[in-house]
Amino acid sequence: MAVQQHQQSSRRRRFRAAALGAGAVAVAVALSGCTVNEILFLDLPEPATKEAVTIQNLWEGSWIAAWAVGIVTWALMLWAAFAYRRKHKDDAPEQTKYNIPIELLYTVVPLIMIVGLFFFTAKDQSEILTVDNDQDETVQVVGFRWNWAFNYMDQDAYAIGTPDMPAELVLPVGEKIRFELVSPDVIHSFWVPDFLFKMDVIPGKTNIFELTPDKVGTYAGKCAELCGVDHARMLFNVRVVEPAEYESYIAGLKDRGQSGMFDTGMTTDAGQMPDERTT
Ligand SMILES: [Cu+2]
Repeated sequence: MAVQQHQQSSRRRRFRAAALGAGAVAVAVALSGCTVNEILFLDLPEPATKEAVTIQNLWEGSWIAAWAVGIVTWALMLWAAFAYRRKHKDDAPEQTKYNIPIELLYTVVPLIMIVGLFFFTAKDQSEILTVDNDQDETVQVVGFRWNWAFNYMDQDAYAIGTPDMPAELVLPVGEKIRFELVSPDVIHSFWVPDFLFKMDVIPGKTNIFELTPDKVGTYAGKCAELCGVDHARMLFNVRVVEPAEYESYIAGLKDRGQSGMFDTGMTTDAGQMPDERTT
């Protein structure tokens, strides 16, 4: 009778501890103000290019696989901890030795998972980074301390940001854009979160990729490489517009005298604060 009561009360205690733990997790999640997708890391921005969907699928697929593995692993850990716990005060818990089939299993299964992740990553990466040379427009992106300039190579016009006015890249919707990234000074990184894409801008090297923005809208861009003291100022906007609006934007640049190309051959201080200018 006494033993039975003891068992019941310890079971009740364990149940209470588990309920408290689950409650604490639920409260922490609710207080964080996160959505379910944020908690599960499935909260990428809505893809704004044709190619970004591939990246979104790879990201979400990888996380779904990771969560599945995590749930199975956590469940097995908890099960082992409870099933093989010490049952009586004076006994050691059951001692087990190696188990060849299980050890083979947990060597082979992770290997299969790693090969799978590698396969899908390499496949999507080569698909996205393949340059087909069938672009509609070419934009040379110049990342420099501490701003951005955009040379519209097929339009003979350029735009450049200033300390007061972030640089703006205007692109026609639905047209394939070839981006050529160059830097006259240090390594920067061209990142538009809504394109789900980022690439380093390296001095002495031209990095190229092609994307097709397929949603009209304004998207924030930034330098994703800590490039120096005013790295945080390297913000820009990407405005994806209808082709007619793009044409009139280019005409506007030319009207303001921004014909030709922004010179990339040397370091420029056009994007710096007046007191930092050397010329
Ligand atoms: Cu930078």
